Amino acid sequence: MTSREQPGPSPLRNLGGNEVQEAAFARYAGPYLAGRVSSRHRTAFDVLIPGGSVRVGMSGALRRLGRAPAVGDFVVLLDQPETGTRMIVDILPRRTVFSRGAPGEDGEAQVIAANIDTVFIVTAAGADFNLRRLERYLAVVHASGAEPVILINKADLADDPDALRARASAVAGGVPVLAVSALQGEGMIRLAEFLRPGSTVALIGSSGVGKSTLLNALLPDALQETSEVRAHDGKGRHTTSVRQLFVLPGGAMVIDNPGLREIQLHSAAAGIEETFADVIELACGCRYPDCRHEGEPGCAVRAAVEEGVLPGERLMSYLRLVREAEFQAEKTVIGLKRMEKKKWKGIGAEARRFRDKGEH
Ligand SMILES: Nc1nc2c(ncn2[C@@H]2O[C@H](COP(=O)(O)OP(=O)(O)O)[C@@H](O)[C@H]2O)c(=O)[nH]1
Ligand SMILES: [Mg+2]
Ligand SMILES: [Zn+2]
Repeated sequence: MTSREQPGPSPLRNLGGNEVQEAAFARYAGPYLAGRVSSRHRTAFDVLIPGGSVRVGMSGALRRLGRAPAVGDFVVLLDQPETGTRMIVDILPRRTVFSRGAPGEDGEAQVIAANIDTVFIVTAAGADFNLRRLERYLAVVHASGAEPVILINKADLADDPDALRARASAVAGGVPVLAVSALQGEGMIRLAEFLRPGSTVALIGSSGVGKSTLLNALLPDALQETSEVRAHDGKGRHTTSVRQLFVLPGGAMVIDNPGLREIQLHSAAAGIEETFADVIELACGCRYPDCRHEGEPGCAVRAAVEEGVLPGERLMSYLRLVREAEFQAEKTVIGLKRMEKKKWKGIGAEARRFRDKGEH
């Protein structure tokens, strides 16, 4: 029986898949299951399938292609109970991608989370509240293809949450900004609009801002205890393996902290333009088209700062992120060159074995 003949809503839809991903899975006829990666371990993956979760590995073919599934990925499992085989054999097309800065041996940046529709950038009233950090997160999220939403948590601790909201809105360029209290429930009802059935939301932000508290507030009691699993890696060292993808009762999915703080800005160049649309707009008025706004004559951006139209810290923040993105892009090019050289030499079996071993 192929998946096309199955009645009712497809398993992929229930896990947040879209029609493109469904169509890609429909090409598989035979002993295949569709699932979604909920967490990634050293060599294994937890995959949500209709009615439960399984821990599986990936096929050698995928590994040799350097295509590692990430949290949030929709995957195809080969399922042959008679031989005890159940493993990931394919990754379905991704609609959004968060990747780590440096490309690997295969020249592709390492994907750390996929298929996220909306990102809640979580900050908190108090010491964490920092507009420059918000701008950095906005650039990364814009570049991924996901929609950002800024949550100012711990509103219960703020003297004037509306003032914080206004300050965040000033750098958010139209992105929604909500003040909430995960602990006391204030404003939480407004999150519903972003938690539609089938949509996937990720929570990012510094440690301690209340991401886990937010997630727990959205989850029914029964699910909360399973959020963290202690595991031993066999060498006596402790590792905490955290389940990352949760299905809410309403049908939305939430990914808690997909490690986005590790993301560098090399892939965020496009995101910077969206985040600093006001600076880009002003730059159209600079005398030189390649003006770097670092003191050139006729610079409309500097003029805007002098006239008090553009906050000086915002320009500094923009310049810092652009420099960082340029630096990362340069590193990427160097990485690619190195890879090219390797290709010329030919990647022998030895090198392949080394790579397979090194990849966790
Ligand atoms: N006052 C207040 N404390 C909060 C709120 N949300 C979380 N916290 C507290 O902040 C601390 C860190 O929360 P946690 O969810 O672990 O943060 P995470 O590191 O982002 O996952 C905990 O002590 C929470 O109880 C809130 O809305 N108001
Ligand atoms: Mg947490
Ligand atoms: Zn300029």
